[in-house]
Amino acid sequence: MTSLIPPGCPTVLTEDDRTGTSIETLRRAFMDNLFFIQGRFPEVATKNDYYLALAYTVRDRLLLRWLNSAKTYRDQESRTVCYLSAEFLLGPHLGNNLINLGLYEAVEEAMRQTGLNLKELLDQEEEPGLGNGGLGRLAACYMDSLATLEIPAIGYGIRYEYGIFDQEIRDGWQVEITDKWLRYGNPWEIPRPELILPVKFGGHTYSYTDDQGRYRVIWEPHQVVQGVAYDTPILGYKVNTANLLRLWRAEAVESFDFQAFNTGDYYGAVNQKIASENITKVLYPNDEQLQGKELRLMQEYFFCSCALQDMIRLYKQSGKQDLSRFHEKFTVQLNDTHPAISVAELMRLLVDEHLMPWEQAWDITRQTFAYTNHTLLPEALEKWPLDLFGSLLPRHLQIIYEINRRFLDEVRLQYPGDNDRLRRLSIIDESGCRYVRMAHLAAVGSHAINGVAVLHSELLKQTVLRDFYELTPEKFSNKTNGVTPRRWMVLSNPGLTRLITERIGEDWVKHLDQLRQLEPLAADAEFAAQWRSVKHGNKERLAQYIRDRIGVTVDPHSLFSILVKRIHEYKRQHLCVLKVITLYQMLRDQPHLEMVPQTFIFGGKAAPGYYMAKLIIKFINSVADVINRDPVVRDRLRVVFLPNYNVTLGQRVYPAADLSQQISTAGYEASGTGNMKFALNGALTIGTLDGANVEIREAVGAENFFLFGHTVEQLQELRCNGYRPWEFANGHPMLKRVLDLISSGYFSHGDTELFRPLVEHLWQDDRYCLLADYQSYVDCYQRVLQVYQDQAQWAKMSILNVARMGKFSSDRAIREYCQDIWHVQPVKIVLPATAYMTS
Ligand code: T68
Repeated sequence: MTSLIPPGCPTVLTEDDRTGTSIETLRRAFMDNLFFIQGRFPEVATKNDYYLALAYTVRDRLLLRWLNSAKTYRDQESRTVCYLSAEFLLGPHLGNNLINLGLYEAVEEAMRQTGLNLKELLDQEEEPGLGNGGLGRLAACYMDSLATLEIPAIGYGIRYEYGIFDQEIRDGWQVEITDKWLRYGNPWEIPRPELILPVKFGGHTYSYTDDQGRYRVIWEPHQVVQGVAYDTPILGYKVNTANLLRLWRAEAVESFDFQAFNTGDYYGAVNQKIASENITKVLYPNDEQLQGKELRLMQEYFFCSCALQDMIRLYKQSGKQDLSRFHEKFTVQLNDTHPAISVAELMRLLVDEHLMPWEQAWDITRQTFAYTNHTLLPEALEKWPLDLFGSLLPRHLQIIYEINRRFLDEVRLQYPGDNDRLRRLSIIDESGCRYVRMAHLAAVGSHAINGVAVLHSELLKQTVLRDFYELTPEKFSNKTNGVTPRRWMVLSNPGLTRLITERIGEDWVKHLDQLRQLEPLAADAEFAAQWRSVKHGNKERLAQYIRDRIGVTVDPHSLFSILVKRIHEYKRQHLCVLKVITLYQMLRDQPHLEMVPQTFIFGGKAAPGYYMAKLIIKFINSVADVINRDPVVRDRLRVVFLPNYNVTLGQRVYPAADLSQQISTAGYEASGTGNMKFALNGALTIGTLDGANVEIREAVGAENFFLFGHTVEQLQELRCNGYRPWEFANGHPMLKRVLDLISSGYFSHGDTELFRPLVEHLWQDDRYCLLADYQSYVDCYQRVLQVYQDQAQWAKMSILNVARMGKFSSDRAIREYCQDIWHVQPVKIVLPATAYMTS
């Protein structure tokens, strides 16, 4: 290819308006975009016009890196990680891209010179909420780390038109509002209308023997839709690598429309179009019964098929026709079982469409895939009723039967006569109604299987995948989750970032272990004072936000005790509320009791169909209402529920926390990642021995962590002996008073019915053992309050927490995946001397 630079142009365009990074070129480029893209003079431009003009200015500076990354990977035929995930919870791009480009300060100044405030423009961005919570956010952190570590990678997912719903609180209840995030356009994506791939659904199959004697199966679908690619660059931190996030949108296949139109069935054609576009219309909430939701299975298959077809297309671009080395070019990570159908789809593509022998195709498939499990909750394990599956994906069902037949034959050889084991291992659940078990498909079709924290990986081997572990122990490993320090420290906590960097330099942003250099400073009174002042500033800003948004005044000098995450019974937000009511009772009993002033801050969304979770939100708000109004406790206790908790709000909340509440029932939270974000921002943790809490405690030191609650083993014993929650309630006067107070209607304007389901459930069943852990939680909290009174001691523990949290960087996690599972190496991206030169 020839250079795109016209003859006579200077060869080095370092200060070009499209790529330059001086304050002056940034300012010029910004004004240029305001005029030529937004079509506005500054006098009439809205904040959104300014935001978009700035977003395009920044995007231009990504493109050079992005195109050169793609070109380098193509030229060098680099082995590439494909991260398949139904969710990517990215959060706003602008701030993050400015940090990763190293342009934050320059752009802040350029905006200032233009009379604008960068922070206000950052607030304009609608966050792309293409995920529910931890799993989707993990995918986003991993994309950041892959790019930062210069690993060739593509993220494949779904471009939902509506992401996770916006939450409003009305009369204390959650109300869901459609998330129209694309309303004002999305400057970060580049549509690829020419990159479209067909995806088939329904219909039937037939087989025949071709003239070369090969057995062939043809799938005649009932419906075909097309996937259109939308590309977003994901830039690494201060490197030239910009990887690709490719999200697929479903469209009607045009020829289908015409067919219907020609036969006069105009509305039929339009319906077809609507049905096709529905596939990527909306993100499904987790914790919702998905089993019967055909559209969900369509979503999963749709994006997996697009992704695999795209990989084959890229593979063939290098001139190779024969797919025998596909697994050398690509390694594919399945983010939970949502993309597990890929195993059957790759088999179909290789065997049916590329005429590869089954054995060879199976070999390639297994070497291609690896599977990460994110949950042990039995009700969350994906399984599809056989008839639904077969009517939507008839060919895949046949392929799964064949995979299963061969797999069970192997098992039979190893365990002759063990029919129970065969039944347990089978990909098809035949215990009642018949189902396809997606975790089994993923496990059989992968060469590596991992959990997301040490405890979780161990439990995985003992419980849901026990038989698989016995069969192939070598496939199993642990990869403890991590979070990116770029978004979760540098961007969200500039004060702390500055303070740390002043003392230990800036390397820690890429090598988080270096935070350990802060350890000696834990004993430095001056440093501790600065540390506390940064935290106080963050708390003041959150207090201001709370005042502006929900009209509640909170004291930034009070202890900020925060519990933000999706609302779920196993996460036990209501255990914290029991504690809050306990404190309230104590203050009511002794109005002059000296107590550390405390602010409890909650936030999180409940799945729209999860009744108990929604009732917990109402419960929190009702308790908040009563307590915040009561003059007796006024200066000592406040309760706040922050509506619409999302990535953007997380960025405000983590830096402002004194205490991080990680109080799930031991054995239920696979890892948690909020726990890491809090601790990295200097919060101390009160938590159970669950998920990654175990490793956080180990890292920061038991003396710097507030531990409470039963362990997994103790809970097992408790249950074995028959757990009787009412005995705990009756045996503990304060707990009983708290439960009775709720039942009396004290927090529900006298309504004794409202919270009955909650309280009765605790008395009678208490699946998540709140009552068993109550005493230990309350006692532990007393220790928290004692330490908090000694501010020097608290600051010291906070500094030591941060200094020892290096392990929880997503860079560490990604390095482990690269070494143990993906076997990929970094690839350096070199930018050409001339800005647009392509060869
Ligand atoms: C979370 N899982 C785990 N699932 O709960 C959390 N589920 O412990 C862990 O830290 C995190 O994954 C990352 O490993 C989820 O967030 C979902 O969001 C989800 C979505 C759809 C269907 C089922």
